[in-house]
Amino acid sequence: MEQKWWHDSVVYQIYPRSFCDSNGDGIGDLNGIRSKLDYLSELGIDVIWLSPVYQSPMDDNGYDISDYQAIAPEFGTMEDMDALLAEARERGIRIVMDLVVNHTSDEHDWFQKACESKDSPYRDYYVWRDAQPDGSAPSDLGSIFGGSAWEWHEPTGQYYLHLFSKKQPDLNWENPKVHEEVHTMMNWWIDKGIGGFRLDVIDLIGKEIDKGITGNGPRLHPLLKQMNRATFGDKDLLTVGETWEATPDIAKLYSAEEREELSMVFQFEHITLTWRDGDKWQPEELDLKAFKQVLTKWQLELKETGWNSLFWNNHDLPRAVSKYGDDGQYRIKSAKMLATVLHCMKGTPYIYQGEEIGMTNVQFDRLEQYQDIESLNFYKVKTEAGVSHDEMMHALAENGRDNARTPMQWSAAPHAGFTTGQPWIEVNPNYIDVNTEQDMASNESVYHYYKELIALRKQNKVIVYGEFTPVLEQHDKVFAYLRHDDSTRILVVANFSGESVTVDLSQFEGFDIETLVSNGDMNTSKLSELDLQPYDAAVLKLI
Ligand code: TEU
Ligand code: CA
Repeated sequence: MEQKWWHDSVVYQIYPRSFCDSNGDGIGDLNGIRSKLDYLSELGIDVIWLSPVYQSPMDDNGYDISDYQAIAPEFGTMEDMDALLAEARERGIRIVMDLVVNHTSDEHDWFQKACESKDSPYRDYYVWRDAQPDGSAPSDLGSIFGGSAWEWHEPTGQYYLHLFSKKQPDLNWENPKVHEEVHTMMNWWIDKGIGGFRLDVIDLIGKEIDKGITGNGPRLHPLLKQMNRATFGDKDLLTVGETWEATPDIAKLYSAEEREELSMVFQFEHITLTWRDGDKWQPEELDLKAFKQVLTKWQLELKETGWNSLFWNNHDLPRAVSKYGDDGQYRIKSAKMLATVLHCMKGTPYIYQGEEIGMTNVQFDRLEQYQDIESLNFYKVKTEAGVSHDEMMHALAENGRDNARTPMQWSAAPHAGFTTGQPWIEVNPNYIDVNTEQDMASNESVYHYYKELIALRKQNKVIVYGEFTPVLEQHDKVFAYLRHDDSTRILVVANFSGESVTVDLSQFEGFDIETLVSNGDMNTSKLSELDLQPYDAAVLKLI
């Protein structure tokens, strides 16, 4: 496999609205991010994935873009963006932009013009269909944000398609003019010196709506190859596609080198394991064995072809330590355990803002505290369908996207040092104890542990390119695996439970053990009876 710079890079995702507010309006912004570049450089990350900062009515907090080549005033100016790119580059940090081209905002000039008449030259930039004879929607296709995926446009007497909110009309990727417009815009950003793209719901651009196909349509890969060749293909950029339905075989189609499509994709199979019947609003407990099987499958299937992304959370997902660890008594220890398991696997690790200090889910007890369009839409849809208020509030607390969007907790100062104004969304009250200032002052903090793990990847090629072999596969509390190449063997052991467990690793007796990283004081003198305390994790070099 040809070595790429992003093979040993660690990516840090910033949700700009919630990261750092520099001008006291309660909304995070580009200059706030600039003020934290030293913090990020100190952490040791190589890339920032910047969630959208483009002009937007903020119906979906920027994932509804009204001008791809302008910065939303609440986030700053294009000069601020250029300064961020330059100052990040000075620190060896690349900026990967979020590319949201399955849809635009309904306030985008293209859509405004498309709505002027059925003969508008922009009409076919979007997906329009006539009503059924009885006036109803063209199909019973649902929006991912609840309700119908079709919105009636009275002035021109047709429905338009929106797989997300009705203010996010889908672009028509069967129209070559759309390809051209998007490629031109992408090259404009590439010429500004960005480090790559995260491609929002990119598996949807091959949709064939009249055949009921949304994800993974037959035209998807040809469209991506065409995009690759027209834009980033001959540049050394990181491209990561968000592909909710990807299987390992599909992931190889996206990320095998010879495919000339993307560097890697985000797959979500480990995420949806805790969604009963695929419904995120029916959260269920983690089944660790299934979780291990999925992660192991992805490690083994992409061993020779393609490349894994590695993540526990992002701006759409609950906080890792609340979801997969213990955000109470063992918050610090379980956050470190989760980081150990993720950062020693093969692939590019992604850290979501606040994960590096063990930020937790928030416990909103009033619906009004929630801001996310998806959560508010589904509260309405589900309660109208008979789900109780309490059950839906529990589901929001477990899996709502606002869990990831409460302001970054910088200090114990008012509003966690995020803003001197009123934050757009409430700060998690635990900011008094959970904040970067406190973590940076303690060598035992989650922050310092992440720093160690990020550095470990740089120091050990076996973590970047070594083989992955599962260990204790049948264990229902312990996740263990080997990373090895012809010169080095590294054993990762993690107790995913709040109980003490003893495991038999006698197969590794005879090696000397060097503990490279550990979140506790694991005694490795007797591997045949290795005692693991709650959430114990360690990276052991076998010599
Ligand atoms: O998310 C795709 C998406 O479908 C998620 O919203 C997911 O379905 C849901 O949140 C379950 O967790 C991308 C962006 O990451 C998201 O923020 C946008 O809202 C969405 O696309 C539309 O652009
Ligand atoms: Ca601001």
